[in-house]
Amino acid sequence: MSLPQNIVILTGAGVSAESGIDTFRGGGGLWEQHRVEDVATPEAFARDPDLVLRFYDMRRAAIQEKAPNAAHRALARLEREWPIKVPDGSVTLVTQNVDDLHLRAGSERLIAMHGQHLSAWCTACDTRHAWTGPLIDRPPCPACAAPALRPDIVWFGEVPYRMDEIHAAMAQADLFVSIGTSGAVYPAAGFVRLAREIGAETLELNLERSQGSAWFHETRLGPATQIVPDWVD
Ligand code: BJW
Repeated sequence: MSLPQNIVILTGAGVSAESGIDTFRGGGGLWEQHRVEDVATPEAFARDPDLVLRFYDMRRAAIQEKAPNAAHRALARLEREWPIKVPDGSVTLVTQNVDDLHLRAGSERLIAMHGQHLSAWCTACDTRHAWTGPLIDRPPCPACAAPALRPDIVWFGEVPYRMDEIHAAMAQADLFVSIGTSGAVYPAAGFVRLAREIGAETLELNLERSQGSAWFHETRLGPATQIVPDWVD
């Protein structure tokens, strides 16, 4: 295959697993400690906000103790060193992860489609604020002072962020790479089919095959800290 110009990379929890952040569906993953429907829906938040805020406060504190790994660093390096620059070509990183490890590794063309732990959203005035502390005590919104901040995370039933930008990047892609995601959650799970429809090459990098594995031209199996730098280099 000739050198692609536009690469879209989708990452999931597997890319941060070796930084010590639990995946969602693996053994010991978050869903086993907390049922998703108890924490990750707007209905759960309406029913038991304290449970949901405690859960996210715990995770927001935990990710600040973690560091990017060799996979995050390799993806940032790929973007930095990619020889074809916008508008002629680009590397776009779309992450489902809500940690900030891609950002801390240096990725800039980054779309966090499921939101971010280190951000709070005021449902009273619809503003977003960098946030590292707890939300359980209902701190006032820095913009309007209402005690209406919630985690800036896309819950089930909510629309993921920046879908227009993702679709625009996908429409230009000649290579789509999926890394460390189970392919269980839509719309991200459908990106490989979009990529196939427009004729892009597709590559999966994962510890084990994802639910959508059959859609990829090629799958390489192994831990992200090995197979991602191997692919980038
Ligand atoms: C390694 C590794 C190592 C491990 N190295 N790899 C029925 C059918 C189809 C769709 C639906 C349906 N019913 C409802 C829906 C829609 C719903 C959905 O998809 N539900 C499914 C359960 C079926 N989706 C939504 O509601 C979304 N919104 C939506 O669709 O809006 C409509 C709309 C869309 C677009 C335009 C207009 C309208 C919203 C989804 C929000 C997802 N949010 C979450 C949780 C946030 C809460 C929190 O963070 O606490 O985001 S869900 C959770 O799953 C999280 C993740 O980002 C997401 C994906 O998980 P991921 O990253 O794949 O992790 P795992 O654990 O599943 O997999 C880990 C992988 O890593 C595995 O493959 C391992 O092999 C691998 N791995 N170690 C390499 N060392």
